[in-house]
Amino acid sequence: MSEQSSEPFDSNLIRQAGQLWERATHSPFLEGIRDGTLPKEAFHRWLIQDYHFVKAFLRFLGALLLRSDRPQQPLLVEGIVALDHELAWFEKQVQARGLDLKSPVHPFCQRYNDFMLRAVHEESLSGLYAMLYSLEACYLAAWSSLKPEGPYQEFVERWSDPRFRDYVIKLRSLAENQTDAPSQGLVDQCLRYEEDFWTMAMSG
Ligand code: MP5
Repeated sequence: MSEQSSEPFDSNLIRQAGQLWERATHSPFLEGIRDGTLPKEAFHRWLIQDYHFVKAFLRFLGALLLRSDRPQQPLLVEGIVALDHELAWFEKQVQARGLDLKSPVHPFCQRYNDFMLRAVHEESLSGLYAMLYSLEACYLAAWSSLKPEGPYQEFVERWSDPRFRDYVIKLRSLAENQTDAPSQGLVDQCLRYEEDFWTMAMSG
């Protein structure tokens, strides 16, 4: 672990997660984007459910801001503003494909959302910062492994952007400055839900 490192994944939280990290960041869904074989329905399913996820995630960040001390607030505010813009972007993407923003929340997505929204009131701040870091790091790792080309180029670019990478590096410092033992359990649970999310997108 190195606080000075500019490598977003250089963290004991990720190293100790082992195979859980691998499974959260590699999936047939991502392979389907890579080789151009992803069924359109799978992408649509992921898009709608990720929209529902990000709506819950914004509430998570809002509650985390409420609980956090002043030194941690600027980074969380940055995240909240980015999520607000991201939701508007998701709404545009969903509508452009003729999909319904009110489509029901899938049970896998609901479980993840419920977990986050329960945790934000019940868990220690250090555990919550670790969760925040790990779930953002997952998306950076998953999407930036793809080439920015093809029908999903805009999606690859969003989560490979250098500004997003910088944000994840700052979240890593936030998480590592406060790590305690229970944080790993929360990170591991997030990673399981991340794996389930890809599975849900592929198989419905
Ligand atoms: C993220 C996401 C990253 N959009 N969806 C899941 C299931 N996990 C992580 O969050 P953000 O706000 O899109 O960077």
